[in-house]
Amino acid sequence: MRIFSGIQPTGGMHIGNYLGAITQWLELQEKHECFFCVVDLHALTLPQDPDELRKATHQKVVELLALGINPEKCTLFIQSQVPEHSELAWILNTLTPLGELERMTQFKDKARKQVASSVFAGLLNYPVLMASDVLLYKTQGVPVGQDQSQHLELTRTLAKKFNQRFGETFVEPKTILKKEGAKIMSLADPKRKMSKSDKADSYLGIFEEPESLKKKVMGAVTDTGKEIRFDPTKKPGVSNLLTIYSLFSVEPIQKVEKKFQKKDYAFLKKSLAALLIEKLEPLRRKKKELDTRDLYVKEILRRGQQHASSLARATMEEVREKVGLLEP
Ligand code: AQP
Repeated sequence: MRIFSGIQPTGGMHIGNYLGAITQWLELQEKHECFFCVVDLHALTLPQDPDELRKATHQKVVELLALGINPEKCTLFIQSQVPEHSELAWILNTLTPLGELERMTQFKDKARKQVASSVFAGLLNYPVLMASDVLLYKTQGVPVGQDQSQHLELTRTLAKKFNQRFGETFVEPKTILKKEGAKIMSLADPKRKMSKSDKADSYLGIFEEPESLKKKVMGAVTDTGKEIRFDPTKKPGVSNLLTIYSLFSVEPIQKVEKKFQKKDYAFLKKSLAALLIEKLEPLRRKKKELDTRDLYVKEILRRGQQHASSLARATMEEVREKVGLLEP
């Protein structure tokens, strides 16, 4: 299968990104042809400081390498370094009904967090750029967290529409979701997904200092009652902590539930904090080491860009011809 997936450069990587998406990338790179991308153009849909954005983009690549993304097994690159992403997005924009974009949950959520005068067309068009990221490589599978499912439905709709109008061109990609971990919830409000644009106490960074991890886990919102039970509807806070524990300890949720059955919330939190600190320490160390290897990272990105560009160019030649544009 050909696989594509992306991550935004801004904000540190949190355990939601890791458990929902990156752990899938790690598995898929072993067996499939994978394209992994830092989607800096997506970050521009919200106001960014130019220097900070450049640094964050480089940092995100370092983070992915520290987590085990292996450039010998996949193509790792930066979205804006392959300009065909934007070109295809424009063409797909001309096929996308405005209403489809306005009903996107993520647009509504993100627009709500901004003052009205800072909600720009780019934020509305975000899913079209995402569709172009995926379709450009004739991708068959896209590993993501659950929050991206709606965007991928639109991607399939646009592929179908283009194919019907201009002839068979794009593959309709399937969404690859984890059974557990597709939606890690916020520590501050376990009814909402963990998100890097929320307050810092609501998410756990993968590369965060042990003390800070511990403080955040101990402060996580739990539920009324004392019982430790996996019940996401009635006990969303505790269930979220059990899910995180189960995924990091690689033990089934039932086993974890049993382990904490007769314990109290404080014990669960202390155990989870200790587990996270133990599991994340080697990743923090690896990242520190990679932080000093700028040239190595740049070389990976150069190779990634070259390979991704060769495929992207071929698709765009086909698209330009089909929609009636003159050759450049
Ligand atoms: N809470 C989550 N649980 C599981 N998966 C998640 N993902 C994000 N949050 C969770 C998945 O992580 C991948 C990369 O996400 P992204 O950085 O491109 O942007 P996002 O989905 O918008 O993530 P955030 O952290 O919530 O950012 P903001 O605050 O900017 O909205 C994706 O596959 C995503 O599904």
